[in-house]
Amino acid sequence: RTYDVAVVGASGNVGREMLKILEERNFPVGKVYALASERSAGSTIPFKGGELVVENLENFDFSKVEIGLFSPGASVSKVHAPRAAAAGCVVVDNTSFFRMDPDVPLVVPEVNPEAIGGYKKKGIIANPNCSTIQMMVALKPIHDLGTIERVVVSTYQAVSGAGKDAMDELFEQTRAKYVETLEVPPKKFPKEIAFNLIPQIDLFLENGYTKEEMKMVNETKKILDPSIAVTATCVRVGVFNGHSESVNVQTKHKVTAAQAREALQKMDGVVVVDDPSQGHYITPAEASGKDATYVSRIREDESHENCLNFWCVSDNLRKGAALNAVQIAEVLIRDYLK
Ligand code: 11C
Repeated sequence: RTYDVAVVGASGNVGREMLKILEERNFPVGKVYALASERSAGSTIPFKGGELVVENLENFDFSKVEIGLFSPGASVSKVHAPRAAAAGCVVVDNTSFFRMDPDVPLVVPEVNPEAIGGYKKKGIIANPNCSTIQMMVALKPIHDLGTIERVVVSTYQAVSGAGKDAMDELFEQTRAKYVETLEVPPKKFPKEIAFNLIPQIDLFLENGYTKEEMKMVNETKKILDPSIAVTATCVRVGVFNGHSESVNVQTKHKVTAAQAREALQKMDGVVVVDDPSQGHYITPAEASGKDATYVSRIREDESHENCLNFWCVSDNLRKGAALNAVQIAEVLIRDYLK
């Protein structure tokens, strides 16, 4: 049995990765439609040895497909995801728009696959934010062991999370430093990103936190456990791809570093690379292009009896977005759209 699929936002960073992952994982696709705004319509994207011609999302008839993988931006999903769902297409939406809707499941398949069945209410499943997804797979086994009470996380997020133009901005600003060329002023980012970092991702809210920081707080509660307290500081760094996080976890019952390491080694989707004596830990350049969430530097927090520290890195376009969405679709066809 095959499934006809629409990829919405197909010309963006995540859309292209979605098509690549459908192909790599041999997802049983029938007809695949690449959809985007009118501006990109007519361009082509390589797929399975051939090419898909990008079609205009605006007037696409979603009754032609069973699954829609959406990553077009929140304001576009707001309009077109319900339109697709009303036509009978199950939407896996990578934007922030529906994530906190109580009638829309928010899913990381290794963590809360049972939530997927909730798609029946609105025909939409939300894919969490990239920085949340990688933290969820790393936190789940620790929560199972010792019941997490509080998480303090600081992120080091790559520019690819802000789109292709943001990657170009890092490239052009870097080039301008080496080649005799005019300065490239910040456009996508509030300040220069080359050889720099910026403690602001997305807009500031009234409480002094950014939207990105509050996504980590609220999405963790919805996916893992509403009683977990989270505080986050999200930082953009001059790295092309791969988000990193320094995570401090407080548990109700003590979990030793050895216990956490063993549980993380058994966790689906996690690879532990953690041998400081050999210099073994993971960096974003090494995680980029890979599917795993890597956990390194697992250690007991010497300042607090029930706390652990670890370092966690993942490809934000893959597990943080496109791969997680395709994995949701895989559970969907295995358990629901048979
Ligand atoms: C970033 N996390 O790295 C953002 C990108 O809510 O899906 C994804 C924003 C979102 O800039």
